[in-house]
Amino acid sequence: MSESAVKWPSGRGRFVTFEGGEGTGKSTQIKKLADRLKAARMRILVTREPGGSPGAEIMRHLVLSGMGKLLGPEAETLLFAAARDDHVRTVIQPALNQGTWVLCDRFADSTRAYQGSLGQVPAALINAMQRVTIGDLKPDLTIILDLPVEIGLQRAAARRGSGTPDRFEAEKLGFHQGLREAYRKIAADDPARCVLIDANSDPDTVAGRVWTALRDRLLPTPASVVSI
Ligand code: Z5A
Repeated sequence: MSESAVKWPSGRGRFVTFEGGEGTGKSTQIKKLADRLKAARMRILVTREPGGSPGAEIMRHLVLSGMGKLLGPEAETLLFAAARDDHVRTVIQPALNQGTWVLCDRFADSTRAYQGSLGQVPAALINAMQRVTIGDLKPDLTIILDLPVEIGLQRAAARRGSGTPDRFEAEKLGFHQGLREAYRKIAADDPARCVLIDANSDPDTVAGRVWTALRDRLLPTPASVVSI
């Protein structure tokens, strides 16, 4: 089904999040999907976490500099939560209410994977913060890009060049392997929301897989398709 044969859903926008470990290609794939949706005259907002609003971008600087790590896992998790609270209230929710589709590079699953599974912050604390920061807001679709960690880290290193690895890139290989497993578990535990996508192909092939997932999950069935 091409974009020209799609009857786009109206009303509230759809919320699509991209998740995965380092260098899995989230930013690359969000851009490709946004370009495709914009070409179909959809209203699209691309945003990211941590960050995405002026207040949350300040928090982003704090956590990626490694400052949050010095405060300990719980306090670092609070920083991510504070950033998300601002981002949801001032950017994501208003856009969805106006019918804009929001494509977000990382969201609450990143907290579950990085701080929960890897940082060993108790699920009860993460759930409590999630109730405060996002309430009932749940992504309509979460694309989880899956890639052998060595390849993801090579891609991230090549992109960085001679720059310094950030707080998470600097973690050891075992951390990144654990991260991949955590994301695979998130996908397996919530198949109605999540699609695990093999990201170990060229960007256009991966983009085709992403498009198929979005079409199958969020666009009307062929029976209701009309040409536009
Ligand atoms: N974090 C957290 O701990 N808790 C939270 O709640 C949240 C976040 C929300 C944000 O980092 C960090 O915050 C993140 C988790 C933590 N950890 N780290 N690091 P960030 O925003 O700076 O970076 P990232 O989200 O981790 O992005 P990334 O992994 O560095 O990159 P990516 O977006 O997945 O990949 P990319 O930029 O699209 O591609 C990377 C390179 O590979 C680039 O040169 C591409 O041209 C290339 N590429 C992309 N796709 C391909 C394919 N298919 N083949 C070959 N090469 C490719």
